[in-house]
Formats: sequence, structure tokens, C-alpha cells
Amino acid sequence: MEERKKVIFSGIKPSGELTLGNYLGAIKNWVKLQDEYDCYFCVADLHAITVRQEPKDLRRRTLEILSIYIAAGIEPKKNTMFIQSHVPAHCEASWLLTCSTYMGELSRMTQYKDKSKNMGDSISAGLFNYPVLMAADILLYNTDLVPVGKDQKQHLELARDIGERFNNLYSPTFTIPDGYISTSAAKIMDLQDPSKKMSKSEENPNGYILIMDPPEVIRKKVSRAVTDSIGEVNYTDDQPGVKNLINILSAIKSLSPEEIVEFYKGKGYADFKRDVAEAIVSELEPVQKKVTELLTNKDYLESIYKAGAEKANYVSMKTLRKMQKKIGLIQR
Ligand code: AQP
Repeated sequence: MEERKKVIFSGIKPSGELTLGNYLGAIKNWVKLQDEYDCYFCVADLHAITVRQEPKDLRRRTLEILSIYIAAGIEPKKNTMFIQSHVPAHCEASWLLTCSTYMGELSRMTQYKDKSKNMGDSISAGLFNYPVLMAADILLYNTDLVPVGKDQKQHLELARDIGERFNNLYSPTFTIPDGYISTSAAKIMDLQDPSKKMSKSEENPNGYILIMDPPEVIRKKVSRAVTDSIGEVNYTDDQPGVKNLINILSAIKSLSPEEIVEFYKGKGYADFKRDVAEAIVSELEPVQKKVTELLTNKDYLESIYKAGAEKANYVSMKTLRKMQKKIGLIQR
């Protein structure tokens, strides 16, 4: 009998244009997982609307993200790629899980605290409940492993707690997922403030590189990246700007930071930054080309997300039915 492949679940929310952080920290690593695991990759549109989105931008970005997944090398035939809102079980399971999640747990989430800081009275309940929807996303597919960046670790911990609580309250229902920590997944920092992560909703465009940024924009942004007055390429926390650029080069070229430091011994920042920019340009150019091509073929994209939703619906409904039955809801 064929052994069950372990299940991986992940997604990206279309809350802005995708950055080099999303690419090097998530997508590029997902490509390496597709042969070994049964992978579900969604475009998390329901997560994006926890903060206000312009409808036409949301529509455009949702298809662009799907195209980026495919262009980066995630093969539609090997993986289940879908749009989160096409699989209603996510919302239904989220409600069922919300009823056994505590306000205290949710209010301790640092991402919620950060994002709601300047919102005054207009913090949406969706933003507060976001981690429960994320728990539903993961638990519905009997996920074994979730590739998460450090920033998402707290949410994954909560998803585990929520799943375990349900298993204890009723009977074993969910696989309790572990984090998948890839050794090559880099955390990419903001180019203007390397103490915070590169983020697609950052206001200063010089802080991030977008996957779809044209080569001249990429070169300009890298040349403006904050460094220091030391003038030597070292891999140390005392030079966070340079360290971040080393991490970017290392993730693209599969070189260790030590190899990079050795190579740039005696050279200044100008050479180093130029090479970093060229590495990013040559990494992203083929992806950009393919994305542009895919976006002109809406029928093809539709065929991918429809097939993905069909499989995701089938698997998630099985889990949802179990949940409903155990809770005491009458079967439909
Ligand atoms: N800078 C980063 N470095 C490494 N990995 C990153 N990821 C995001 N930024 C970096 C990884 O991308 C995946 C999906 O992220 P997401 O878009 O769903 O949410 P996010 O992490 O909240 O990303 P942003 O860009 O910061 O979005 P906004 O600003 O809208 O909240 C995750 O695996 C994440 O680790």
C-alpha cells in the first residue's frame, strides 16, 4: 500500500503586492516541498479582508498571486492550489472553532496588537478572529506541517491549542500540526529599517522590493538600502542592513553568509549592492515574464483554481462533517 504523504498547508493573503520577503521566505521554499509532500497552497483572500481592501485590487491581486505561485514553479498537477473563499468549509469551521476559542487567547496575539494599534474604535472583529480562521484553514486538511515564518509562530501555536481543545472536548478529530522550519527560508527585513520585516503593507516603497518591480526599480531600491559607515561586508547584528542584503544574496545564490563575506573581503558596498541587485533581477525576471503571460490566460487560471477548489472542498467537507456531527448538529 502506498504510504500517505505528509500534508503541508500554507497561503499568502492578497493584502498588497507580493514582496521579495514573500518570495524568498515562502514561495521559493514551497517549490522544494512539492515532490515530497501533499501540498495545499491557497490565496488567502478571506484573510486579506480583515483590513479594508479595494475590491478591484483584491480581485487583481488574487489572480496575480496564483500566477506567481505557478510562475515560481509550483506545479498545478502536483499541488492543490485554490482561492480560500471558494472553499466554504473554511468559514464554517472557523465559526465552530470560534465558539471554543477564548477572547484572552486572541487578545494576546502580537500581530493583532500591532495591526490594531492605530485603529481606535474601528478594529474589525475579523482582525481579532483572524487566527481562528487560520486554525480552520490548517486543521481542515489534517495538515502535518505548516511552513511558517517566525512572525506566524504564535498563530500556529494557537491553531495547535484550538485543535487539541476540540480533540479533548469531543474526541480525536484533527491532526495537530507542527511548524515546518526550512533551513533555507530567509527572513527578509525592510531595506530602510532592517529592524522590521519586509512587508507588503509598508508605506515607504523604498523599504520593500516587489516581485513584480521592474529591474531599474529593483536596482534603485537596493542602491538606496540602508547600510552603515563601517564599509565592510560582515555578517553581524551590528550591521543589520548589510546582514539583510547578505541573507537575500544567500537565499538566491544558495551560498552561505560566510562564503559571501569571504568573497567581498576588501571590496566596498558599491560592488556588493550591485551584485545583490543583479541577483534579484535575474531571479525575478523569468517569474515576472511568466506571470505577465499567465495573466493574459484567464481561462487557464480558472481551470487551475476550479480544480484546486474541487479537491480542497472534498477534503475539507469530510473534516467539517465530522466536526458538525461531534458537536451535535443534525447532519444535512
Ligand atoms: N519579510 C519576510 N521574510 C520572510 N518571509 C516573509 N513572509 C512575509 N513577509 C516575509 C512570509 O510570507 C508568507 C505569507 O505572508 P502573508 O502575506 O499571508 O502575511 P504576512 O506574513 O503578514 O505578510 P506581510 O507582507 O507582512 O503582509 P501584511 O503587511 O499585509 O500583513 C508567510 O509564510 C510569511 O512568513
